[in-house]
Amino acid sequence: MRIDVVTIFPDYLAPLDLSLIGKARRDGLVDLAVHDLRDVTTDRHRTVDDTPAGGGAGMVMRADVWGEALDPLLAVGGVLAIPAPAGEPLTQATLDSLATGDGPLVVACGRYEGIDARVAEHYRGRDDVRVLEYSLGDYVLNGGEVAALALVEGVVRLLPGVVGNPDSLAEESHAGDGTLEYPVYTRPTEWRGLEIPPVLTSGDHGAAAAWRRERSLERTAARRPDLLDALDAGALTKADRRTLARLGRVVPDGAPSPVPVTVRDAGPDDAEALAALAAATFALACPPGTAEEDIAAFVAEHLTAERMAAHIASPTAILQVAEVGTGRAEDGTGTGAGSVRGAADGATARPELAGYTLTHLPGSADAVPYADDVAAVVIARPAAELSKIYIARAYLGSGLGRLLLDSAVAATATSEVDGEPVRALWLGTNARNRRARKAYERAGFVVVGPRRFRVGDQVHDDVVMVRDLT
Ligand code: JEB
Repeated sequence: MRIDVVTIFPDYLAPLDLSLIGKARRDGLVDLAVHDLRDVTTDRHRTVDDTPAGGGAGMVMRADVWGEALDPLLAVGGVLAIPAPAGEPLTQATLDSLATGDGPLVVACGRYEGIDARVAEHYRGRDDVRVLEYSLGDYVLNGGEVAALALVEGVVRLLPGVVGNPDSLAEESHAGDGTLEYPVYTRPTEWRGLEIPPVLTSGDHGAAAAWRRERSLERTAARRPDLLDALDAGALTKADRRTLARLGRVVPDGAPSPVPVTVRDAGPDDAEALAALAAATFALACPPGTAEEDIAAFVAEHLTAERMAAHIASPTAILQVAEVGTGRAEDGTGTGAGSVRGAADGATARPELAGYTLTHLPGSADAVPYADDVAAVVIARPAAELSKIYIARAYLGSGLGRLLLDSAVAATATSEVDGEPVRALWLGTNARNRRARKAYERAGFVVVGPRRFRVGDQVHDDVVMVRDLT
């Protein structure tokens, strides 16, 4: 591959003689030349700049000088890459395309206030030249040389034979699936009191891979949440989805990518939407074979906006909702939850309630759970009841259930009754619903006993599960 760099500071590009790139040049894998822009000038002062048209600070590099320098280098066509603070962000995808393209890569390093805009415009008009105005990031440098070094290094290491082990190319951040790389460690196993995470030295390669994947997703959520928006939902495993839910993202059924979700306490404005959600999802929670009219009657009586409003207003109820589409609080690119309600611009997508939990606190610290069979096995006081966990159909299996469950546990654990911290959270769940039981177990609930009760002529065979909050 042929690469030409044009600059008024050729010495700035000296590092291209070093290390991997220097070796690639000596091995003939890349034919790289650095040119002094001033060599094409003809005046006594070797002038390359002039004052900006229309006024303003600083100087601008002359188009005619750049034309003289670039024409011979692009005589056979190629790519003209121009570093610029206003360029498009340089990505691995761009580097990949440059490394596989043919024709020379010519990098034009500006200084001062940049290069007369007609240079890019002129070469864009040629059908044998691709012009790439790129930026390294949202900060200001003094010229294009550092960006040229970055581009050349990023491209050359992709050329066949330059990087010894091609596996190391595939494993990196930005090369793989769009997540950031996990943290890496090597000996000594203990350094200044810091240990290598034991899972990495355990010899369990499956566990190590799972740990790394979790760290990748965590880092991406913390540092580059924008990358999560572009993740391919189809490539996410169940474990990935669980991790993402903990990080405030869920993948709705059929969605291309994860979407942000926030769990918050319900307010009076949520009553209507909650009743609608409860009605829509109630049937999913019924044992198979439950009669339609029984479901309809239950919905009409219990799952009304009035009932929801009463729960929301009740000091002994904790009603939490999962809201999807409200943007992320942490990265500032979304619409913060606070700005959604009553947003004046009207352009904000309406948030959607994707699920809720309803927890009942006891009326007093020593209150006994209302059912004898529960009271017999739930010993701790005060004990709260996780009464409802509803997930909209599109979010079943999305990881939202765990997020809501953890959130209900956390809210209950920080609640007090008669000045005493709540010590247990209990729930009843169908004994034959193994999936639900497993999900509760993963959230720290343990089965403490059976529970049988009749509703009409239906016998409910439940188990009581408890989450210790102490
Ligand atoms: C690239 C450059 C200058 C306004 C202010 C300063 C040529 N990420 C990046 N930041 N800055 C640059 C860059 C890239 N790529 C960059 C080329 C030039 C800065 N300057 C200085 C120009 N306009 C001149």
